[in-house]
Amino acid sequence: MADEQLTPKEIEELSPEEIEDLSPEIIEELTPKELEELRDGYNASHIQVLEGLEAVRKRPGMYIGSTSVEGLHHLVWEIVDNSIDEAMAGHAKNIEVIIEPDNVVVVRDDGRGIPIDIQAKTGRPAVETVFTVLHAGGKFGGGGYKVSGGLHGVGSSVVNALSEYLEVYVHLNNKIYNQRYERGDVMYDVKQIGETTKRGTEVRFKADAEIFTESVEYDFNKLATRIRELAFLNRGLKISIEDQRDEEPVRLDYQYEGGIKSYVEYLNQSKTVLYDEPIYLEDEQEGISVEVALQHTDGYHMNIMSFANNIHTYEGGMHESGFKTALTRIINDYARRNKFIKENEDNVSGEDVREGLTIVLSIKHPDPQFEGQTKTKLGNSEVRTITDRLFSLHFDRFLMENPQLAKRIMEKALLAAKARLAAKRAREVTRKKNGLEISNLPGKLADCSSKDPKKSEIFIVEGDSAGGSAKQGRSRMFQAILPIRGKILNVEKASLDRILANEEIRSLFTAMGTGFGEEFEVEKARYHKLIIMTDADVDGAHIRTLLLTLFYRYMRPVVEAGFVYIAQPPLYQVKQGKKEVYLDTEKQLEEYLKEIPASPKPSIQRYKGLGEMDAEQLWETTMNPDNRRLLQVTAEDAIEADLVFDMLMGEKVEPRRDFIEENAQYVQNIDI
Ligand code: TSJ
Repeated sequence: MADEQLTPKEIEELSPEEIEDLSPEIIEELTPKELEELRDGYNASHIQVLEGLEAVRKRPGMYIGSTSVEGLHHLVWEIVDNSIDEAMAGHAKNIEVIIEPDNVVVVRDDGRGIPIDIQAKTGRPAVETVFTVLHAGGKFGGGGYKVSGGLHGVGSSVVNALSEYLEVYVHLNNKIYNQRYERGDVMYDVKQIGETTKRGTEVRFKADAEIFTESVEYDFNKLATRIRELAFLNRGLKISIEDQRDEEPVRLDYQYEGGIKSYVEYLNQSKTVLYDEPIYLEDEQEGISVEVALQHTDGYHMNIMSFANNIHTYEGGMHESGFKTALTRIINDYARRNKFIKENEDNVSGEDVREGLTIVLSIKHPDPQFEGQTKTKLGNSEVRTITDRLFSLHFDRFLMENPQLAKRIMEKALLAAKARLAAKRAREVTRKKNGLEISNLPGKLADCSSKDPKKSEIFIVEGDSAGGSAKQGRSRMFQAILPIRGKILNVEKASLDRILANEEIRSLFTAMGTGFGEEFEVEKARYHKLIIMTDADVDGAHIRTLLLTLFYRYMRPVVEAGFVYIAQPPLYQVKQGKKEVYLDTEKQLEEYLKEIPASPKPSIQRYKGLGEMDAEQLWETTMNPDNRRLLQVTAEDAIEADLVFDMLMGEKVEPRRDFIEENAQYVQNIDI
């Protein structure tokens, strides 16, 4: 081995004798500190520990994607995932997440407690290894499903390395054990600090502002949305989130005995459903668990949400394709057997059988493989067959046992097929193109001069006057402006024909250059940033919701590629002498006014709309890449918008009233 390069991992695995035999070349590779530690008889794995966490602090993006707010929230999921694993293994029933004042996060579970016994290999307590060795997660214990190791799963040591401090408390053997770390460094050995009658693990950490330079503020709604999703996905699990940052703490408790069946009911709450209870199946084969819940609505869209080990598989994958194949086949077989489809008639298509269907599909796999652009596509091929088989068995039996319901499901699919064929015939007769080619760029679009989509941005601006300021204020080189007028069409309730006839929507699709419907191609996007710029009021929020719904329904790949953003115009401007400061919330305003001297008397302007800002102000506060704060829209945000949308616009009054009452502080001036 004398002339070979050794990886850190290989050095870690060397025995003391082998360390003695290390060649001069390898010794040369080591830093003086490491060499000293080796000579002092340090375990070689210790070097790995030091190198590992330093590497994380040097290149945080490699481990958590980015150091933006997205990365910041990732820290929470890294920790929560461990408690979820413990719950999936059947050992934890309760998980609490708390955001303390100062954005310190606490995650607590009532599982077995991270083991504290000394590991033979490292000579250190297991819990210390969990927090100080890269990729230590899930190495002991074994068996069962794990979230960690999937999309997240870079482990608790990464969170530790990127935290100003982190404390762990383990309740185990009637004792409380504790250890503290600062920026990844061990502050003291694991010690007993008290006695307890409980079991479980608690982690407290504060994200390091040296790493997360953008912000260390958590977004409560973002955390709560995912926590609610985790509650749906893990039937019976109690999981709560509490925000203690304001004087009045806010706490939300989630527990769903119906699991993903409750999720489907939640998604359909404002829709008209064809039958009361979602169809539900849970089964297992070859160590892979499959759970499906579905329910028909009177709508035209399919809404499928699939998950693998609690990770939302936005790009689908083997579980989704197995499910879809099975659904289409079983419905066609049943329809033929029962003469809903005659011998000389064609089968109904996959699109037909999925019309108006809300589906949540969740599989759990001991070793999930994630593929695709955003690593959210399940690649394990055996899952396709297993999902197909288990769903077929169950769904076939369900149809036979519920002939009335089966009849309604068949009729819905047949009607969809009929409508599809009629539309196709109409298209063949007229052979019209849809006229969305970029050669017809809309007149009110002020395009940018750059033709490189990666560098180009398009602002969708509410109102002609704001559109005018934006056109004047923009950087013409890479910023295009498309003003839209008033409320855009409600795409949930409109037929395709009407959507395609709507001028605002047409100009949006033409400007984007992606085409529409079956011809949609995200690769053709002319801008890689599509920025929604609306007023910071209720109407603005409404228009934003309408646009997000449109994008979610008809430009989903653009959302999934991360191209959609929300601009954040400030609410206040404070002028004092020559100094101008822009602020986003009332709280920030109060705090700022406390900070500054009383004279000269500051003048405060509250912006009611974008239209009140002149071109230069708009550029400085909202459009200039150096100052602006864009919110990137995730598919989850878009799904949420879709739901909010249903609630505000749907036919049912009850959920709308409940929603508005629950969200009174955000939603005002809306007629119920
Ligand atoms: F990863 C972590 F340290 F950040 C963390 C782990 C954070 C939190 C909030 C909880 C946990 C955690 C770990 N909760 N429960 C566990 N369980 C174990 O580590 C454990 C305990 C016993 C056994 C066993 O085989 O006896 C195995 C495991 C994995």
